[in-house]
Amino acid sequence: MSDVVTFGEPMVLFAGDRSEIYNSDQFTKYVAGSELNVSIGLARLGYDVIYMTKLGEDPFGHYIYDFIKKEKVNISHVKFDSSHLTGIMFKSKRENGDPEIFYFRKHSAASSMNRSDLEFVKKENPKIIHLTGITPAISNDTKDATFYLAKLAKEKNITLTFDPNLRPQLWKDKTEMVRVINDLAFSSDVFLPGIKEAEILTGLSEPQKIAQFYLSKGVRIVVVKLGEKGAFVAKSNESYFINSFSVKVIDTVGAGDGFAVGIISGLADGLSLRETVTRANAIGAMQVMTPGDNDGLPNREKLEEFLRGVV
Ligand code: KDG
Repeated sequence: MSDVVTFGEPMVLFAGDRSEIYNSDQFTKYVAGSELNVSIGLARLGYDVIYMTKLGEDPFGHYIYDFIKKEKVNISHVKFDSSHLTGIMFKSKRENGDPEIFYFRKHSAASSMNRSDLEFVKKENPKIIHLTGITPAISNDTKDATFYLAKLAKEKNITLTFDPNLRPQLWKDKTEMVRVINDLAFSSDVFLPGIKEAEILTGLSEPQKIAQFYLSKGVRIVVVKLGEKGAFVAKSNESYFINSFSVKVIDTVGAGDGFAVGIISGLADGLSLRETVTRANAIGAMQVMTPGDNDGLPNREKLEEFLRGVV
C-alpha cells in the first residue's frame, strides 16, 4: 500500500533570462508539471508516492524519466509512448509577479493517458489520491481518467485532495472550465483553491464565503490560499486565517504545489489542521525562493530548519 497516488503531465521547462519569452536569449532547462512537483516534494519528505504519466519516446521523455527516478518517486507505472511527444513549457523571468507561460503540449504523450492506465490504483489502495485541474484540461481522455480516480477515491474511502490549478489557456471556454473544476472540487475531501481561482469558480470574493460554499457541497476541509497573506482554512467546526512566511520571491510558479505537499504530508503525519497549514505555507514559501518549479521543495531537515527560523 502506497501513501499517495497522483497522475498528470510532466514537461521539460525552459526558463528564459528576460521578462518576456520573446526577448529571452538564454533558457535554462528544468522539469515541471504540477503533480510531478507534488510527488517530488512528498518523496523528499520520505513518502512512498506513485506518479503515473506517459512520456514521449524522445530525449525529453528520457530526461524527465531519469530526473524523476533520482528523486525516488515510484515510477513503476510510468509508460513511454512512441507515437506522441513529451510536452514542453517555456516561462519568462519576472522580478515581480507571475511569469509569462507558453506551452507546446497539444496531443502530447501525457494527453493520451486514459482510465485503463489507472487500473492499478484499485489494487494499490493508497491512503491519499491527489488530483489537479490541469490534467482534465489536456484532453477528453485525461478528463475521463481524472473523474475515474475521483470516483474510485469515493468508493474506496481514499482521501482525495484537489488543487484546481486553473489554466484558462488549456480550456475551450471558461464555462466548461468552471463546471468541470467545480464538479471535481465537490467530490474532493480537501480542496485547495487560490483566492483568484476561487473568485472565478464561485463569483465570491471573501475567503469565509468561498469556504462555506464548498463545505455546503460536502467538501471536508477547504484551504483558500491568499499568497503573501497566508491562508484561510475551514472545516465544519473550525475556521481561521494562518499567516504566511516573509521570504524573497524569485519565482512564484510551484508555490501552490509546495503548499499541497505541506497539506498532504501534514494529513499523512496526523498533524493538527493548524500545523498542517503552517507547514503548507512554509513549503510554498521555500519553493518561491528558487527559479525552477520544484527546486525549493525541502527534505525533512531543511523544512525543520526553516520552521525553526534558521534559514
Ligand atoms: O504548478 C506549477 C506548474 O504550473 C508547472 O510546474 C507546470 O504543470 C504545469 C502547468 O501545466 O502549468
